[in-house]
Amino acid sequence: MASLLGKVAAMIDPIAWVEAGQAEGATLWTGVPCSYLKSLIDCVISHPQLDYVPAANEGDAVAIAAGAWLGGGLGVALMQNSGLGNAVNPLTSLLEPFAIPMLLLVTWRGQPGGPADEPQHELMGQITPGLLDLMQIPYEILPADEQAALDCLRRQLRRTRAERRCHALVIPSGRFASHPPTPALEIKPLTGVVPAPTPARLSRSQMLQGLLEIWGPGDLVVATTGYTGRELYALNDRDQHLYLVGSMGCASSLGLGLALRRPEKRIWVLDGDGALLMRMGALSSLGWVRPDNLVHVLLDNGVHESTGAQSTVSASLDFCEIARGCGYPHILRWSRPEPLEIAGLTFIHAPILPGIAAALPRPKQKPRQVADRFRGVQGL
Ligand SMILES: Cc1ncc(C[n+]2csc(CCOP(=O)(O)OP(=O)(O)O)c2C)c(N)n1
Repeated sequence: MASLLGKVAAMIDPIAWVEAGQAEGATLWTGVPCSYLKSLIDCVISHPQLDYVPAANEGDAVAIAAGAWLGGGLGVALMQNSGLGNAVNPLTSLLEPFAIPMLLLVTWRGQPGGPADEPQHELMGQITPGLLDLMQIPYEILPADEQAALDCLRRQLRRTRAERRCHALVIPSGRFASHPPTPALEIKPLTGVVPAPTPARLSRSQMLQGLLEIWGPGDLVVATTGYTGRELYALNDRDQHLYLVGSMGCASSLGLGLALRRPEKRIWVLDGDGALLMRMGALSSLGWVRPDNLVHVLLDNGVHESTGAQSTVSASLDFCEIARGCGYPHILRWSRPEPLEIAGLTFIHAPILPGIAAALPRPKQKPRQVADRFRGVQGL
């Protein structure tokens, strides 16, 4: 039975399959590999019209694909089912409230009744469909027959877009025919120069006020969850602001997907030290892709202000060195906002004083409305 399954499974041509996805608008593919997807990933990487963004974590891949949709595209986030656990937070607290569509490709290691697998996949193999059900993510199991698999992909991409909710394909062993392996990803030299540390002089509110003066009318701003988004909202609520709620640490990945989709726009990501630390691996994807139009501003108050000002370990490390080491070509430190000619991917470490204005309002609009406005201001 297993060999029979293997034979049938080898019949999906990955090129035809990804091109069927491309015809439905899925042009940004991102994820963390699984051996079941080897030929598919090789095919996407070598495809001249598709973008593949190597993510460090499946949750980051979800945020990157979400950013692509917020910029008018459609993303595919691919992962081993082990990685579903890494993605639960953005799946539930980013895609759901903002009603963001995307297709998840989730392999099915440890499939009950499937090929013998390693012990670490056994439990996840048993609960993969149940976990998707629990997260209210509709899914289909990818059929082995090529035509049926093409139809299934098209159907799920149309549904995710029409319903504005994430859909998934669960992919059993051996579905895709082989594809020539791609060469290793390009090695990009580190060119960033780290400036000397600068002390915190301003509050976040003052820093945001200065940024509001710097931002042009066409600039898009993604604010991390918690007080940063709320403080920005309190100062000035504009359609080009996206206030994240939840998905802590995902702002920069979302900004990456957005920047790739909207190369003509300047994208500003406002991050917090706690949030950046939570998903520090995301910097590796930004630093490798190096979108020319993204500025990643870290408002570093040294604490998790939003949850009661518990210290982070930010004072014991150097975010600029980390950004440089991840490949950011431009690195600045700001005591106060300064006019900026953006010459490529830029990291700005902005140490700020902890503390907030007395009571911060929450955006009156629901996250879905915030997403609608954010797309609307781009003419989408
Ligand atoms: C996955 C996850 N864990 C914990 C929280 C609770 N939480 C919300 S905001 C926040 C602190 C964020 O810290 P930082 O990024 O430094 O921003 P600040 O609060 O200082 O503005 C925490 C821990 C959350 N929203 N999501």
